[in-house]
Amino acid sequence: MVYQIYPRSFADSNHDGIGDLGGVRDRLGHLAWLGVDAIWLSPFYRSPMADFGYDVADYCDVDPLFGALDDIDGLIADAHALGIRVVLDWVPNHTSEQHPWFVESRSSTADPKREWYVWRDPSPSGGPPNNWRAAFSPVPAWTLDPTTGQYYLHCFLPQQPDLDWSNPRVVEAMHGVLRFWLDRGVDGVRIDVVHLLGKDPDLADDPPESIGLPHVGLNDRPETHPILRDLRRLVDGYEDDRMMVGEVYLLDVPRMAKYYGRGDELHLSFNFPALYAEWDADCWREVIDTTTGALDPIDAWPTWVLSNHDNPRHRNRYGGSESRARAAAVLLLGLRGTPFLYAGEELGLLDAEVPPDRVVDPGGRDGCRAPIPWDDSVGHGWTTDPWLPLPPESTVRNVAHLRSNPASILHLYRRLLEQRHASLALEQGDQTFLATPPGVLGWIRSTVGDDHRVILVNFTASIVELGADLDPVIAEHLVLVASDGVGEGGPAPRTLGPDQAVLLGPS
Ligand code: TEU
Ligand code: CA
Repeated sequence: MVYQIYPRSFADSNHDGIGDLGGVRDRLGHLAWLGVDAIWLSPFYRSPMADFGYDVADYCDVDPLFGALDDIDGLIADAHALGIRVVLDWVPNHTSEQHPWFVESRSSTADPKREWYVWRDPSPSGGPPNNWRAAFSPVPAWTLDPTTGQYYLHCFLPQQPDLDWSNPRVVEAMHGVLRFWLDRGVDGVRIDVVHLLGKDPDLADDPPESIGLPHVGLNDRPETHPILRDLRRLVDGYEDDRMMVGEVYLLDVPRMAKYYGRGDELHLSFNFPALYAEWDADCWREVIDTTTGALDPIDAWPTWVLSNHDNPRHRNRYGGSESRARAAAVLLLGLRGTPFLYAGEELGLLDAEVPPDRVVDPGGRDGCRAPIPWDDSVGHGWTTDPWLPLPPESTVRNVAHLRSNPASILHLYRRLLEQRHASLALEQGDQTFLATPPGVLGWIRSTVGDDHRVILVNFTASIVELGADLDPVIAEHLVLVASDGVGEGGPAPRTLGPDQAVLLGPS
């Protein structure tokens, strides 16, 4: 399981109201207790923070807000000592407008760095070179730079100019960045919007039916695949295990699946259709089947994500009840594939309600980025008013409080992770669906030999009889984990309660 940390919101070691690397380092022991295998750190590089770090001004340094290079070195060492791997967020599609490369690039059309970014003359009618839209707001993905009278491309904010990956010098420089971090001991990278790297050399308009959609959700080009194969060779050139997980933001599983290549591109890719699936058995059955059907059984290992720093938390999306969030934990940790968990999910956090005068993100994503509540003190571990308001229920929904209560959702996550570590079937085994009543999904995870686990999830708000079809499968099975903690250690149930899920194993 990979645990995503948004450093600004995780823990604050120097009391300025902004989380930092020291804060992460202080809490590694807690993450080891929880059973985290790896952490993915959202960007901590030098940045003017127009997109809270996804606008990088120096790929090889830590922003003073988060600490210094020594802190990341120490964090990597401490994490490794606890058996936790460290994955960094690498943002290769765009830099900050304040990156020295872009400062040079925009200075003149003759500058040697000009071709590192995508510059074009205005269209014949005088507007932007094509109809691509930027993310976050319905504005063109092009900004006219008065110095040279040309437009530059930015698929996100104007402060995030896109690099031109068709330029070998860009590739060389970015490979250097990757080596810089791999040489420092990081175990892998999460690659930001990796499907955007290859672009149509003609920069043709997006099709009329997609007018208004940001180009980031549409860009799916053959040019990206050789770029990925080169990156894969670089990463696999390190003898010990290193890993690339790509953010392929295409809302279509078969399209996403191509980014695994033939086992020679991404090691892992995020599966956004699952993140956007509703809490509904048929929706989940469909996304799981589509994923299984689209990914090569040998070359492509699935991933599952319910929440991240860009979207409302799944407890909100699924209607707000804690019982559903608990059942979702069993779902996430029971599926075949690598689960990614967004910090706070294990506390059952809801998004913060952010009053208009505290909104800071241009993409409106503040709610899910609320600070993590750590304890019962007044600021819940944040001694200075944090950069965003704390999430609701922090008085009871904080780490210390939930850790002291074995019946809490935090302990549920811990028990599930313990079970994953104890069973090869659960961690790596095959997955076969079982015949279950409507509204319930059930599947068996198995490896050769006797090792197997059964997962049952009731997506409905009613009690469901499991029925005779399942009897032969779950007879002589015990409840290893129940989402509500009820009946653990006892025989497999005949019914599931509303939004209840169980993990069963042979007795
Ligand atoms: O996100 C890319 C992306 O496509 C999303 O921002 C998407 O547009 C959004 O979720 C819709 O709600 C990545 C990072 O995860 C994000 O934080 C950055 O802002 C973005 O890239 C630019 O680097
Ligand atoms: Ca701080």
